[in-house]
Amino acid sequence: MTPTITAFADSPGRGRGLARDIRVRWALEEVGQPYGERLLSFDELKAPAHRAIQPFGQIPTWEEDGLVLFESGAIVLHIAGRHPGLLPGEAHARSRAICWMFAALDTVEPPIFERSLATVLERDEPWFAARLSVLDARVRQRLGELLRRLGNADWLDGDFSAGDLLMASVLARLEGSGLLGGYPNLAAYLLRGKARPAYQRAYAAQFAVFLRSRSAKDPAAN
Ligand code: GTB
Repeated sequence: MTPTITAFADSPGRGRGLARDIRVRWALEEVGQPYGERLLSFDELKAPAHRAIQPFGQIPTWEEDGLVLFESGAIVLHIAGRHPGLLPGEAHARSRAICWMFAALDTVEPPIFERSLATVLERDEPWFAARLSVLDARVRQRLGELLRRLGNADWLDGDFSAGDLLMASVLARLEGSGLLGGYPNLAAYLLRGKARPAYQRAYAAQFAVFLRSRSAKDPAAN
């Protein structure tokens, strides 16, 4: 059965690869698994029918053969565990790749997400500049640590894996912040991830949703 994922019907991010369904789309494209999408309005996200699937009223989710999952990382792990291409076959290497998946979501993403939230929600506060410099410092610390481990390698541990997929999707949120400029190897790492044909297809699919929603609202826009 073809899996169905959920995504924003009308993404505040304008389909530019930031909403977290991009991770699931990217993983599916990497392994060549076709999928369907169910697009949800903000009201539908918070309605009981969706909360029965995603307790926090968020996207993305996964439905396939009676299995319902939420949390983008868990969904990517599910995909990676069932198809070749995103996790190494050798047991130790596989565990290390999963370790990088958790590092992306649990260690690197929180300060980046916090910073990004502040730039949206706290921008007009009188103390915003001071707060931003604290948040920038926390992000820089993680970027420095990540860079030291990556060095000149293409990927975090051998071949491209689900760990790189999640790490690149986390770093993508820093684009436009100017912070990656201080870490050229990380900027190149992100570009390498985004240059993958599977990412390009995933991005195009998310962006297509935005274009459709825009033309539904304003047929003259396209
Ligand atoms: N830990 C969960 C996961 O990884 O699946 C987090 C899921 C999550 O944060 N989903 C967000 C959501 O549904 C969308 S991705 N938010 C609606 C809500 O909570 O009410 C976060 C996001 C939102 C918007 C943009 N953007 O506009 O660019 C980018 C990313």
